[in-house]
Amino acid sequence: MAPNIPDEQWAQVIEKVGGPVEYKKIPVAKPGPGEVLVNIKYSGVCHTDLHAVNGDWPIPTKLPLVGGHEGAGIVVARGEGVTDQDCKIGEAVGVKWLNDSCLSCTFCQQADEPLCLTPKLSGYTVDGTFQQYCIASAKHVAHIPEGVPLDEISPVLCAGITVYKGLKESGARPGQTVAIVGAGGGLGSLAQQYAKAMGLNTIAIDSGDEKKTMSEKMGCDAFIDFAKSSDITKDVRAATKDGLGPHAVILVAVNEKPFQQAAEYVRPRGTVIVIGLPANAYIRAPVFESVLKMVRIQASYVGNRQDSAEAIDFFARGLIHAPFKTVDLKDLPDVYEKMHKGAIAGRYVLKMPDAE
Ligand code: 8ID
Ligand code: ZN
Repeated sequence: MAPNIPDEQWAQVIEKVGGPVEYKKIPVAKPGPGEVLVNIKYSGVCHTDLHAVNGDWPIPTKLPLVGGHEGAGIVVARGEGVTDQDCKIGEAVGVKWLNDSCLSCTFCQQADEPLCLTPKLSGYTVDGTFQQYCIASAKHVAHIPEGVPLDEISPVLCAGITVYKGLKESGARPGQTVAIVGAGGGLGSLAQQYAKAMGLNTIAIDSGDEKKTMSEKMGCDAFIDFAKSSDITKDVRAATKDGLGPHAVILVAVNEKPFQQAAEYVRPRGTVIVIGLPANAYIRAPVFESVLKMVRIQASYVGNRQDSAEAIDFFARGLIHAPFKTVDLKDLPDVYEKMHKGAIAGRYVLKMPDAE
């Protein structure tokens, strides 16, 4: 039996840069060629969504805008040309930041879909997952295996994929040490879990007792409170067994300062992976020390379809359990307020009105 799709649905919408976010009813869209309509059940809230509301970045968003790009739900309708191989009706899928890419430009051809020259970005250039029914490209939705809980998997769909990709790009190998800067937030808590699952030692850097306790529960080897440390470089190096510093640093903080410190404490031949996107920020590194240490500084941006499938597979194998709290879709403004204050340990997940 075909699913019963309403004409109207609940959504969180911003009309202009800076908000406010308005909880209201809007029409349900129809999937076009190559697209599916996904009945979103849960959606994580990423700091990217708050950057979008605040107009923090140099690319404008669409307006009015439905944010969100960590949506887990069920395919309820398919547009023209979508085959069973792409997506079946009733299948559980994830709507990611990369809602669509052309699949034919030079970057897409090399499986660098996030670098596509004409991407569609969920919750930024197209409406995202803070609504009950979301449109996504059938070729880009992530496939969620049966039995995987849709609430807990949702943060994996951006935060998990992104940090898993970043860890891979860092080249850190099992037994080595990675420092995670912003370890108590959404990306950071997932980075701690993926790093552990990949056999890495972790140094968690963030602030406050809640994030410290959470990190310790996730098995971090050391926690450094950036607000209490008088010398981050010294403390990070001291947290490694031989005192030489971590093999990789994963930067997921929403503050420029650590982007100007990491090259100083990373180990010789180590890699700094830049992921966080604080507004108007610059990466800075001392040339002399960076050269003599042969430091590598590299940015990393979400992940391709294969990275997404691998990140979900780690979860499905029971290796990833990052803390999350669930609230209703209507409570998004409270989540943004806490996020703005840096007061979220882990991730918030929004529950849609029709989720069981
Ligand atoms: O593909 C990408 N590159 C990508 C993908 C997804 C998200 C990038 N992002 C970006 C987001 O846009 C955002 O800028 O990653 C950043 C982190 O997103 P998030 O994890 O969703 O944010 P959060 O949950 O607010 O966590 C940020 C943490 O950083 C800590 C805060 O305490 C918080 O726990 N932090 C700050 I602010 N300053 C810090 C510092 N100096 C710090 N931690 C350590 N040292
Ligand atoms: Zn995100």
